[in-house]
Amino acid sequence: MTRHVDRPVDAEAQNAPALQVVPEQAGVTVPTICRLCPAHCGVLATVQSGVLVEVKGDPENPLFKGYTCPKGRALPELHNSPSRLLHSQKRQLDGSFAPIPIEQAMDEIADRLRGIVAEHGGRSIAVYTGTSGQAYPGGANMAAALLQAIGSPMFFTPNPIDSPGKQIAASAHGNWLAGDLPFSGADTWLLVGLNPVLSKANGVPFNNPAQRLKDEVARGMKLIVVDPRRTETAKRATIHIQPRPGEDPTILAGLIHVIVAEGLVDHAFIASDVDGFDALARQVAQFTPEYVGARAQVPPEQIVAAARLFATRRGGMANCGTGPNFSQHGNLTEYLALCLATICGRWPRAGDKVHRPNVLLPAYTARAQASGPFQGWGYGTRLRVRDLGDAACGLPTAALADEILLEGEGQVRALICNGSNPMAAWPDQRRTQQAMEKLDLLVCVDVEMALTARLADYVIATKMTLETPGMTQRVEALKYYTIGIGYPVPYAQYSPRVVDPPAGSDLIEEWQFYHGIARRLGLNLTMGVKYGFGRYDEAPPTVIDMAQSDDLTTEGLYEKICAGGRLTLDEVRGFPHGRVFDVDEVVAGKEPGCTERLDVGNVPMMAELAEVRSFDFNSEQSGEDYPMRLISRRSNQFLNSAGRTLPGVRLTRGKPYNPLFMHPEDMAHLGLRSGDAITIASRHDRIPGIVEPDETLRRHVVAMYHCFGGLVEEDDAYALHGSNVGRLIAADHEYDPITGIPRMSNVAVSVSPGWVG
Ligand SMILES: Nc1nc2c(c(=O)[nH]1)N[C@H]1C(S)=C(S)[C@@H](COP(=O)(O)OP(=O)(O)OC[C@H]3O[C@@H](n4cnc5c(=O)[nH]c(N)nc54)[C@H](O)[C@@H]3O)O[C@H]1N2
Ligand SMILES: Nc1nc2c(c(=O)[nH]1)N[C@H]1C(S)=C(S)[C@@H](COP(=O)(O)OP(=O)(O)OC[C@H]3O[C@@H](n4cnc5c(=O)[nH]c(N)nc54)[C@H](O)[C@@H]3O)O[C@H]1N2
Ligand code: SF4
Ligand SMILES: [Mo]
Repeated sequence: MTRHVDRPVDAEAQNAPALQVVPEQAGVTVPTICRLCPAHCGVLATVQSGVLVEVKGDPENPLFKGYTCPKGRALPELHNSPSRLLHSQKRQLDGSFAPIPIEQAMDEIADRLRGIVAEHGGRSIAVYTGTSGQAYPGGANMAAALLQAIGSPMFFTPNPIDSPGKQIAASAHGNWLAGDLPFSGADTWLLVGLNPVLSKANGVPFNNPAQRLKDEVARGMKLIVVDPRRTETAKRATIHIQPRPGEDPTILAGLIHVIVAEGLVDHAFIASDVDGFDALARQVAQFTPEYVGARAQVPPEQIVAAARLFATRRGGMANCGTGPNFSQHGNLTEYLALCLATICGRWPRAGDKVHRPNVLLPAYTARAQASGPFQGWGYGTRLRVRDLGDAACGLPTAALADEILLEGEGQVRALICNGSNPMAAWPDQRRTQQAMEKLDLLVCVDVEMALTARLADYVIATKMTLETPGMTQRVEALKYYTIGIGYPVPYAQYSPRVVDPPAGSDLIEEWQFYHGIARRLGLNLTMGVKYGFGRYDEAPPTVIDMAQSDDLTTEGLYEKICAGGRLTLDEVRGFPHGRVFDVDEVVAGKEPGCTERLDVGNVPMMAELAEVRSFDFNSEQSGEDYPMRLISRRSNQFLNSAGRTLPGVRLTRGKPYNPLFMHPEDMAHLGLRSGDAITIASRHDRIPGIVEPDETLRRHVVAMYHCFGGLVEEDDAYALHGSNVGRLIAADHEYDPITGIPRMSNVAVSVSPGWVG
């Protein structure tokens, strides 16, 4: 606890105030990093009498310039919440939970794991590391290292229920070793089914995306948005294509059709760096604007205008979001978005400024050359269900519940959830609950009694972000995951711990838990961290041998993770408000003899496009019993399910549930008024809801935030905790054969008045 701030006595500054004692109430304000979402905004945190009391924007931060969002500003409520876990919990025989000291919890969990592995083998242990696990560098990697040491390949992330099409598309298309084009300064851009103004996902730079977008549009950028809802992002569009959901491959094929037909492609780039153009041109030939317009229910002229706008203006890439990845054919949609950029030559060229040079990661050579397609699926670990297996997006998470439920050799019997919440997030919540209840051992590493934690055998209570050091290295690494994301400049920040954990608490950090388990099991962990755009320019993996690491601190671990970076952590620490470093590099030319090319005619992707073309969309869309389409959308107040049990008034704004948004004319048609209770039914299951008008939606399309709701048997309390969208989604039909992602948006539903539980 710091009671006063000493100002340095500067003899030369005559006007400087003398040493001042700041009253205790004023607290101490320091720069730090909000780690709730990928943006990792630089913020100011005020600690008073050992308690975090305020988080606000940091005007001195050179990149974020004072920007924050409501979630970041609610960090004090999250850290100080009365329902935050201060002690790890163990399930008792009667089903209740009792606190357990962390060392004892690790002893018991290690014993249980040892027994399960001895009886059923390594594969019976799985880890599912989630969105909130990403706030802690080293945590998920350490969990992966533990699994590896146990001999289990069963490592899962949310990626295959998020945007798995990105990595599958990259494998079919290849990567460009100079990365992506900058958003800033481009004269056109295409965004398909994402809302970066709120989500900070990809596309628009996430240092105040609303402002970035506004600035670019004011400068002259013509934005094209494809979204069934007029989102905060779509409001800035020159052309907003507002189609029926699920028609993204059709629309993208239509745009490519026009660009090819009108000869607007970059012939020189195609000749030097691209294969498969003729195959692509042949496949899109049937996607005429008239066909696309009729199918997606948008004016054909809009398709023509959007294609011309995209192809004839300078700069401009295409980014897709979760919407199209959820609505089937996500791999193909992502692939066509890459093809669109490629046939227009939209990749950095030799001599261009390097867009996203590393700072805390190793420096790399950005080269204007392709790293061709690579095997993206059909290798490695196989699951026992649905003929799914490992792929470039990771093991198919949507199939894990069934993998737990299916008895026999290879069954998963113990699951460790690292900052993740299957019960809130996985498709088919009913099945997920059965799976969680079937496990021999469920461990949740969490900060609250989240939905899944309530079903766990042990809940490991962890420190919160501002109680641990933070750094921005993982944001730099996002560019290796997909295009359109990461800092747009060589920016980095480091933050020491800002506040102590609450007095009397017994909390651990994620990596320490995995390390502690490994120690007890007598396993040595080797933590590998590897990044790269493709087959070239991959930094060698950072390998951390944890053998001699009993006294390792988090700070020491970060040093190891950052070893080999362009700058040292110390250099970055010298700028507590973060810094845009002076990295003046240009893209290098193609290596002599390089024969690698991007591929826009990938055979399986072209076959899938032909399948889309021959699909009888009229029959699919005209179900009388389920006449509406439920699509996804996100709340600016919440990051998935995080903080849902914490009574953050600021976050819920007095509305703790997730309404069903519906066009007012659809509401009138159904005789519904705002706030009415409703039943939302899909072919798979049904949930209660509360309806709310939203004119930004297309008619017959309804939308709901995900990750709300209680356990399956708690539906009747929907006004208190909302409803779980995942319940309406079947995981085992209409799923992608490569990634396993089921149809999570564009779900056929009916909406009827009232809820009878
Ligand atoms: N229907 C539908 N389903 C969806 C989606 C959708 O849009 N619609 N979105 C999908 C997507 S994109 C994703 S990424 C997944 C998300 O899937 P998950 O990552 O599994 O879900 P989250 O809700 O983000 O889980 C975060 C968990 O971490 C906990 N937590 C919060 N802070 C901390 C912390 O500091 N430390 C630790 N250890 N834990 C913490 C929270 O309490 C919560 O339990 O959901 C997917 N599911
Ligand atoms: N505030 C906030 N920020 C977040 C999150 C959060 O929960 N809250 N979650 C984080 C996570 S885990 C992720 S993965 C990212 C996701 O970031 P985004 O992908 O930007 O997610 P959304 O904001 O849900 O935007 C998805 C959009 O897709 C549209 N859509 C739905 N179905 C279709 C379709 O079939 N076709 C088309 N073209 N559009 C469709 C929806 O109308 C919606 O506008 O956001 C991250 N940031
Ligand atoms: S956008 Fe909001 S939640 Fe994300 S890092 Fe910034 S302040 Fe935190
Ligand atoms: Mo996500």
